[in-house]
Parts: sequence; C-alpha cells; structure tokens
Amino acid sequence: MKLFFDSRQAAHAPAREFHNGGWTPYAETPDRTAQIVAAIGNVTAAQDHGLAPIAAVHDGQYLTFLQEAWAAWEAAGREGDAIGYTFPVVHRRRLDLTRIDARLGAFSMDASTPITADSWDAAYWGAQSALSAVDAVADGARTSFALCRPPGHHAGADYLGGYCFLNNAAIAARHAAARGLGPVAVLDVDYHHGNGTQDIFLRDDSVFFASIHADPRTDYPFYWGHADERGEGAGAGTTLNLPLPRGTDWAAYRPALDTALAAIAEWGAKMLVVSFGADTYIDDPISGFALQTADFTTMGRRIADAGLPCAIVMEGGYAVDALGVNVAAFLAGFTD
Ligand code: Q9C
Ligand code: ZN
Repeated sequence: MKLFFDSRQAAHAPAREFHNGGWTPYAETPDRTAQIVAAIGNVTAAQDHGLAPIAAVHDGQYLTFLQEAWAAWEAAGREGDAIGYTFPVVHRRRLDLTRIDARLGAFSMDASTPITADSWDAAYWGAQSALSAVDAVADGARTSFALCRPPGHHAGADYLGGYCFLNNAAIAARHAAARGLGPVAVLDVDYHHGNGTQDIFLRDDSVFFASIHADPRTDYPFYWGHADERGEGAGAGTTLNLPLPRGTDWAAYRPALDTALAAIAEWGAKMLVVSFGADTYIDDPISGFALQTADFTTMGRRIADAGLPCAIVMEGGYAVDALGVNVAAFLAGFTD
C-alpha cells in the first residue's frame, strides 16, 4: 500500500498548548510522522494539486487568513505561536476584521491549535497527500494511505481547531467524487468526534458521514457528536454518530463499527475515506479508550471486508512511541 507524505508537513511544530487550565507541551508533534514513516517506510511524494481542491471545501476568506496569519502575528510584534483569545460564539457574523487577534478568534473553535511560521505549508502539503491518496485509488489501487499531519477532522469550512487547519478527509472525499469514485462515505474512527467533517457535510446528501468516538458529554469537542445529530435539510439521515463511553475496549467498539459499516453499505457508498486516529489506543495520553495494537488489525480487516476502495487519512494518535506499530497494525488489516 502506498504511503503519501511530504517532508514539509513535519515543519509545523508549535511549542505548547493550553490544556486543562495550564500550558503543556504540544501533543501533536512532528515526531508522530517520523514514527509512522519509520514503521512503514517507502514514502511516495505527494503531487501538488494546487489550491482548487482545497477551496472546494474551505471558505476563501479562511484560506486567506491561514496564509496571512503568521506574518500578521509577527507584524504585531508578538512572540511565540499565534493563538486567539476572543471567540464570537454569541454573535458569529462575517465582519471585515483586520486585527490579527480578532481574525484568529473569528476563525478558531478552540485555543489549542497554535499557528507557526510553517503551519500553512504543513497543512497545504498534508492536504496534497490526501488528494494524492485518492488519485492512487482512482488509478486502480484498492487502498492507499495519506500520512496527513497536521490532522484535519476538527477543521470546518471556515475554522481551525483540535490541531487541525485543513480538513483532509473532506478534501479527499470531494476530490474522490469529482474523479467519479462516488458516492463517497467518510468513516471517522479517531477517538474524538470529527466535528469539522460533520459540519462540512451536514446538509450535503452526496457524502455520508459516520463517526465512532468518545461521548462528547465527557470528551472534546463537547458540542458535536451527540447521537441525535443525524444531518440537516437535504442531508437529513446522512450523518451517523456513535458515541461510546470512556473505557471502551474492542469488544464494545466492534458492534459500533459493524453498525457504521452497515449504514454505509445501505446508503450505497462506492468509495470510503477513513479518518484514522490511533488515539483509541489504551495508552494514549490524552484519550480514554482501551484498544490494543492487535485490535487495530482486526479493525482494519473489518473495514477492508466492506469491499470498498479506500483512502485512509491520518488523524490523531499521541502515544508517539507506539504510533508507528499501531498505524502499521491498522494498515496490515487491509493487506493481510
Ligand atoms: N487542550 C485529534 O485527535 N484537546 N485532535 C484539547 C485542551 C484537543 C485532538 C484539550 C484534542 C484534539 C486530531
Ligand atoms: Zn483524536
């Protein structure tokens, strides 16, 4: 199976994040990609598709903001990474704001996703890796893997958050549809709910979104991923949320996966984009499920057995020392 990656994705390295009321080292480190490349090897360079397939998902003003944010932060004389501190939750409307702090807040859903000098390039090339993985499937591969970093599933059409800037899975899904591979379903098995992907496709009946994740009553991102969110308008019924309690092990996880795969099959998907997070691992430092390394192979095999061509995009996973073996274990389920 091909692994798509560009070394520019590794340059994004925020120093710290605001977590539970204090500063901690940034969990989403460049070492994550190094561990995965070391475990899997054989990297295929991402092809540059330009901005158009990214702009097919993301708001133009948001993309301009992402490209300008670091320079504006530096021009304001700030030190350290760029982070917002005022969020328009009560009154979110499009204003012509110029101050960098106002723009940061307007385009962020949390204060845990700092922007550095290298963030735009890293996110851009992560998206290109996802697009390249879809191309591999269009060219006949059964399965392909995009080592997306930074991850993507918390980023909405016009907001960043959860270590994410560009929604790689959504960009891949739209690209797959454009290449005639649809109807496309996105299956999100990261520990956290994929709020950005859900928001992007909430009213869109052309992409089915299914997510298995920690119950948002106890876990980030809190405000999305509840079982009663099922899509809206034309997209009613094309979103499926399967929240699970902390402590969930494979025996409890498996029925949810079967439910998601059955719904995807019933809807009539012809192509699958998998948002894969290894943060469901028992030793993940910021998460609370109990999957073992071998369970990832079983999970991969069950998804592969759905019989759909599949582009896998990397999301979370913060037990860095085990990340390479866990990703390799998941991918082995598709090839064994
Ligand atoms: N510091 C992904 O797994 N946690 N993102 C913030 C306060 C954010 C995880 C809690 C977790 C985001 C792609
Ligand atoms: Zn996650």
